[in-house]
Amino acid sequence: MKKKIALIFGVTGQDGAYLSKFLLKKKYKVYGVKRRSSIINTQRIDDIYIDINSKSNFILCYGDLTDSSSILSLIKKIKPSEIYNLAAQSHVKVSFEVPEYSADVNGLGALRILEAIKNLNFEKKIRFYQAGTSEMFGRTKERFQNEKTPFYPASPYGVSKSFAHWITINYREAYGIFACNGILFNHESPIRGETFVTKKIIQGLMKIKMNKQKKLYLGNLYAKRDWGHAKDYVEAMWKMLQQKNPDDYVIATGKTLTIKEFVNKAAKKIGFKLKWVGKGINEKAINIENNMPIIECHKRYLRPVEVDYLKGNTQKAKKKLNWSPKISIDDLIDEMIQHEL
Ligand code: NAP
Ligand code: G4F
Repeated sequence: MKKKIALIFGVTGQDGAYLSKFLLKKKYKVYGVKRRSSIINTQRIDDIYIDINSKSNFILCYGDLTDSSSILSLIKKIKPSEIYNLAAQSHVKVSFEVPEYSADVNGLGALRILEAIKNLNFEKKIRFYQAGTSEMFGRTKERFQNEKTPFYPASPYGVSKSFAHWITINYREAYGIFACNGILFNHESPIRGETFVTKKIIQGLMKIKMNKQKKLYLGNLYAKRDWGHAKDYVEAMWKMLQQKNPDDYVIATGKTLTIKEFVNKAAKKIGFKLKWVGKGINEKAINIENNMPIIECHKRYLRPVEVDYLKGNTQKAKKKLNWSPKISIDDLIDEMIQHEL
């Protein structure tokens, strides 16, 4: 059987690393697209990169989602059977500070890939995965969000991803491209970016425990998130592209916690006894052992508008993809703590 070839945009990110490893195990040849950076940033994939002369099934190439010519020439040269678009300016808070750039990469970036597939007449040859997000549901009032829940994005990030979602559907319907949207809820891992809240909390608490840091500053403690493990979620991406027909799927755990509940779980596992005092921006957590405040809130970490509540309904993915999350939030936190150690 002909070897399957995957092209991953965003290979240096959390999901790019997990997906590359998953596909290599499935015997794919994987091409990963990284963008130029002033310092080497391939730490997450260094363990699978061999060297330029070896007959490796993992190959890195340069490209950028803001550069149509690089996208077109990569797809033309590699002729992948599957493309995974995981590249994004993926930080919600940062998207308020660089809104135009976020829209360019996240929104137009997806369009640039779809246009390249169409212009190369590869509509029937390539299957396309678009990394959508629960941030598209944004300020919805629905208590469980599924594929039919209307979008109400609440950040330039969420709006840009909504464009990418609809343009993916548009190219599927207009040109018959096998294109799928994954609507993925928050997923974390030991290699999560350090400015996302789960990693920030665990890294911060571990440093405090080891006397390497005094305090951890957070923003809104009361937003609720449905957190899963990235390893489970990349399998769902792949499953979407193996179906008979292209479709869109919500991927989540169906459970939700506040940031404060996450802090309490992690703190207990690390061996802290916390007492919460104060309200709003003055709320803080005191370490009962020495009566010192170790967590405080800071307005720098608040967003102009917040997504208060996310909880996904994955009935469709369960039924059609036979997918369910395997790793619990407790196991996820344990693994993240072990990694910091
Ligand atoms: P991540 O760790 O931030 O990785 C993003 C990747 O995109 C990195 O490889 C980054 O490269 C690359 N990138 C950024 N701008 C680019 C550009 N202009 N051209 C080419 N590549 C670019 O994100 P992640 O957590 O792995 O998430 C993967 C995708 O899923 C993203 O699209 C994200 O928006 C989406 N998503 C994530 C979650 C989640 O909870 N993790 C949930 C739903 C959807 P550098 O390493 O050079 O920065
Ligand atoms: O960890 P976060 O930054 O993730 P957020 O905003 O939910 O976005 C992540 O998940 C999305 C899927 O729903 C992805 F599409 C997106 O790419 C990204 O991976 O923040 C989670 C919550 C927010 O409510 C935020 O306000 O934590 C709250 N929070 C409180 N203190 C904080 C902090 N977030 C960050 N990053 N840093 C804080 O100090």
